Amino acid sequence: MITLYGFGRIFPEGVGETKDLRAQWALEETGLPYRVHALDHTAGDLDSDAYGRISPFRQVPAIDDDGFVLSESAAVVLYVAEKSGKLIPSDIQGRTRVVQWCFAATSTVEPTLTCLDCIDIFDQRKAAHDVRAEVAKLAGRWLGHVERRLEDREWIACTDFTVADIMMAGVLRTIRKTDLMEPFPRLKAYYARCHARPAWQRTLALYAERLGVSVEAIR
Ligand SMILES: N[C@@H](CCC(=O)N[C@@H](CS)C(=O)NCC(=O)O)C(=O)O
Repeated sequence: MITLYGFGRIFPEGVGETKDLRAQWALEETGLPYRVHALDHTAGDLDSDAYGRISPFRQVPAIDDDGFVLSESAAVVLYVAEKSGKLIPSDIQGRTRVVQWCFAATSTVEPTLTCLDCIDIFDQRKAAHDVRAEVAKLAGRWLGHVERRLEDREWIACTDFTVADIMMAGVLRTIRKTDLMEPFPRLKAYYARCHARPAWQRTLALYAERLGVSVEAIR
């Protein structure tokens, strides 16, 4: 049976806003049997090493389906859909269309809305330029967890290189000109490993040619 890790207690401003709602919604829609493991955020339940083994970024939601442990709300709802055979078409193009819009929600729309939310939250208390420091702190938190994920593995998702590495390396490339990766040696090595792949080198060269710039200018 699926165990959903959701909030039992959280700081008052978070009540009603949390992403365990998405996971539970999918479970309710499909009728899959599940139980909720309620976490007390105020007591530090998410900070434990045990929870870190369930959720790489120590966040909610996560699920445990008889030993298959999964986090990230989009991945959880996709799993629930695939497992139940509901809320997702059965053909590859239909399924991929659903994946497209899950990515659209979490990688295109959500970061901007979250950024606005951050500014609204922090700006009530701090000058606007301090908001960057708060967001950088948050970035450091995620990067620290990616560093931890890379403790005993070469690639981010599986034993072999997958599209997840292309996604993660692509995201990390955004900060290659900052010092945000400095405190994280495994992350830096991983970044270098991904970008040392011949296919990436070919890609960068073809891109440079297409755009009429030198490879060095965009490396
Ligand atoms: N990308 C993640 C984000 C999860 C997330 O933001 N979880 C929040 C609650 S909505 C959380 O666990 N916050 C507690 C914390 O970060 O300490 C997802 O979509 O599942």
